[in-house]
Amino acid sequence: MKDTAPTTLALVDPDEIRTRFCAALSAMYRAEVPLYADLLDIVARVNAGAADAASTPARVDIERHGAIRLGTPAELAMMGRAFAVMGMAPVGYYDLAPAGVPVHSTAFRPVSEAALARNPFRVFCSLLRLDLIADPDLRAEAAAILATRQIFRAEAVALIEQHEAQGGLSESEVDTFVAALLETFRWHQEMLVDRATYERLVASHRLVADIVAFRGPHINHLTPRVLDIDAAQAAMVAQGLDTKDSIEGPPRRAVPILLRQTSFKALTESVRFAGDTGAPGQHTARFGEIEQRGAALTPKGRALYDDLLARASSADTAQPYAQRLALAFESFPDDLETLVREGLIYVRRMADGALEPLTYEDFLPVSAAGIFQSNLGNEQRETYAQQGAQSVFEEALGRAVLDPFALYAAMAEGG
Ligand code: OOG
Ligand code: NI
Repeated sequence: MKDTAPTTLALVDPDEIRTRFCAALSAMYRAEVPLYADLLDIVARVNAGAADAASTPARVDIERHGAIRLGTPAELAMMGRAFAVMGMAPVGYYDLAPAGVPVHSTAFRPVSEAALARNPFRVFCSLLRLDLIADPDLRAEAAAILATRQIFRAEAVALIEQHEAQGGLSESEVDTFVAALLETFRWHQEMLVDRATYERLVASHRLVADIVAFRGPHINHLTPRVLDIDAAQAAMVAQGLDTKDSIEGPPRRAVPILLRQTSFKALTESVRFAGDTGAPGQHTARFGEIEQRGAALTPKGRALYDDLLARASSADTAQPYAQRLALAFESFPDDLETLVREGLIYVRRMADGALEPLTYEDFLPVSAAGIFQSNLGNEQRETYAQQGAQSVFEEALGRAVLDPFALYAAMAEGG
């Protein structure tokens, strides 16, 4: 009887698939954007020199987040299924309209403590909001262009379906899946549109052009985690990288919270417009970013954070921003005991009874809108009157997004 049983192949752990995909993406991005290799060198140097090597999480060396921007609900739905193969679920809803960017987004990431420890690879994934394109002709044209493109390889889609049917992928299927899905994230120099259409898209919004004019959602940055962002920023400046002036997020603290990020300005890359045999054109979107991660805040802690950030932005603008920020954040407790006692951060209890802050695994794109803006040029600062539309996003995705606070709360209790 045994002989007639169908052969079942061993299925590869989704954490392993995610790790292989992240490594493949990093290698591809390194080849596409040489400055990324410079960033990785700086980050490796800073992390190796970090004072507290003993408490450095093992995952830091491979830790990355990427970002992509999609054009249609169907693309988002398939992308969600692709990330599910790698054990990544949509967490949080981000409305970027208040930052003047016509997209809404989620972050695909692992959610369990074990999966996060193995490889916390996350992808900030945005969906274009065509409804925010004011000109109805351009809106219709953008929709028609997007309807013609297929951003997924047929093998990738077949293996996503295979994963859903059999509950996983075998070794050889994983190799094919990783290689095929990688193509979706690749840079394409050949544009889908001609120069005139590209220019109309840019006039609507640079980000609209970055999505609609291309054959696929090229990875637009891939961010390593650094343990001391001030040291890394200084090294970037010393190395002559075209770095943003200030670090986004909270000021430097004894107990780091949330996320601090900095980036170098977007690259100018050459592109070929459809039907154009003349000189190549230029597109500016992709950039380099690094980040330092701190403690996850409770809803109470986050409300205080948002409040203090708003206070820093609206305070006397004759003062440098860094100074206003430092002043405002004097009201945010900066020792573990008070943070815990006041219920501002999530912590886990260690075997010896000590408390350890849970790392913030998510994003802050609106409060750190500068990151999103850094690749748009500073001229486009208009915001949109329309509200975010989480239900519209979830309908496109085909499922609800998870609540990040609920995930942290569960991890804090389980720890
Ligand atoms: C994503 C911006 C969000 C971050 O680190 O906050 C992000 C984008 O530019 O598409 O990556
Ligand atoms: Ni980022």
